Amino acid sequence: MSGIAGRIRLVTGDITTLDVQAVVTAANKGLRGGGGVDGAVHRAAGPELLHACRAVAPCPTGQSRLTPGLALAADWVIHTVGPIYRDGNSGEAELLASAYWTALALAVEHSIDGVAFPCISTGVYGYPADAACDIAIESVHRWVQTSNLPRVIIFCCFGDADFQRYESRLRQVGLLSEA
Ligand code: AR6
Repeated sequence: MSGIAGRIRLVTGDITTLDVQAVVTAANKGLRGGGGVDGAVHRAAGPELLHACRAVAPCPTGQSRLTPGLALAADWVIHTVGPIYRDGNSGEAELLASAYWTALALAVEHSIDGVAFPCISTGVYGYPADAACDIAIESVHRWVQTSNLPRVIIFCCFGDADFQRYESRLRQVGLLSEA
């Protein structure tokens, strides 16, 4: 499926299998690897990714760092640190928006044409899925209105519940139509 000007896309599955120039991983501040999508990205990229991470760590919450993709099909990994959800009144929304925004800014800085995002902060970090989905879509929507790059931005959902949540929200805001 594609959205306005074909720039916003929605897929379901393992982000490490996507043929896209950069994949975003939901990292921790130390860029030490971990579970969830970060574990999958580190496994697929290989142990050298941890060495590459050491060179650019730490990464404060809401910020992003770039490393090569190594054994991944993707050329690059953008390591983005989303907020740990506490009570919703601790700046989480701004930090989550910043996580998306700084990842996109890094992509532009390195002339990266296509980027795939997982649902940052919604696993171990406990961000409520509906609220996180709204912030993800709003951030990307604002971005495509002001920048021509990346040309393609993919939301990669891991499972049907997130896919349906994104599909319905993207349709509501007019960002998704049948390809
Ligand atoms: N492809 C795409 N999405 C995935 C994959 C995958 N292979 N695996 C999981 N997800 P999480 P967080 C989804 O916990 O909440 C790590 O230990 C998952 O279903 O990976 O930001 C880091 O090192 C969920 O929707 O990230 C940090 O310490 C989403 O990815 C911490 O977890 C995010 O879940 C970050 O926690």
